[in-house]
Amino acid sequence: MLGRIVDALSSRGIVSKRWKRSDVLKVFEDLEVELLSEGMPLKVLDFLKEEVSKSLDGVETKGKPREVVKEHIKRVLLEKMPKPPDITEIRGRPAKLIFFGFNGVGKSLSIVKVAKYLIKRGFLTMVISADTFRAAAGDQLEGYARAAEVPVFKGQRGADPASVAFDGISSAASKGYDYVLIDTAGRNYLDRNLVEELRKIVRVSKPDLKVLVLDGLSGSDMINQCDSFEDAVGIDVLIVTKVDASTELPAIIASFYTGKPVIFLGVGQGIEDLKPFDPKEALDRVLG
Ligand SMILES: Nc1nc2c(ncn2[C@@H]2O[C@H](COP(=O)(O)OP(=O)(O)OP(=O)(O)O)[C@@H](O)[C@H]2O)c(=O)[nH]1
Ligand SMILES: [Mg+2]
Repeated sequence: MLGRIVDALSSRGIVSKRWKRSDVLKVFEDLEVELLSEGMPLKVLDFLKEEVSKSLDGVETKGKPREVVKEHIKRVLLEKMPKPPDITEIRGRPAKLIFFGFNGVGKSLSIVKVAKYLIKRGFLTMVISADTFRAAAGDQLEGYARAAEVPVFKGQRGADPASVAFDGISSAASKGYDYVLIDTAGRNYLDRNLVEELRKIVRVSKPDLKVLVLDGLSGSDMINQCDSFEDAVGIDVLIVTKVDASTELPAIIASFYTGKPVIFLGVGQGIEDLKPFDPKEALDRVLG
């Protein structure tokens, strides 16, 4: 009887509670429906459950159990989400950033947004189109770039993308550019030829920063994309796009899962629709 009263009071946050693993799992039963429906992959959820159970086991807390668990989820997530570096501090002659990712995630638009961001801060910046496979792709990049007044170096259709990247870098270096941003063809990570081609572009261009672009709407496939590109060429930082049509949860998941920082969020189709990512603020917004 007394036990039941204490349980009832502690579940309302009136008296303190010493946590057992089963208590944590009970709160998760409730939360996981929400998290799964917002696109959290099961693999990430299971890992979180385990970590939060461990960190709360035997701990005494006061406050509503759901809020306590949420605070611990935030703490576990934040620990593995590095603070993003300031890309304006990368130096080189020129500094080289390569952008890659799955088909249609928003690489070309993001690259022009980032170029504009750098140009606005006084850096001479050029975009290289190493997507020589589809004529339309180069045209599309050029379209975005022209609208934003960003210079583009474009290879001949069908030319070897690695040599286009090399020529573009040489041209930028001879003209004294501060930054080159290399756009690559969207690739399905199951296509070995395209993965080999990306490896070659990276080998030849020796980037200072390797940027994986992810689509915030791609759901749990996002973590497969992270694994594949990490295996293929290695990832330094992430950009998560289409966040205007989702929450920041996909960016949190991607950063937590890979242990890599998110440098920007894409928040719309305009050139200015680029937002720096703050892990702590994002967690507060998403998890309340
Ligand atoms: N709403 C919204 N749309 C975006 C965002 N970023 C990109 N898009 C749209 O997504 C579509 C694809 O963008 P691209 O930049 O061409 O994508 P990509 O990754 O270069 O595509 P491929 O080169 O074909 O692999 C376009 O219609 C963009 O306008 C974003 O942050 N928000
Ligand atoms: Mg593209």
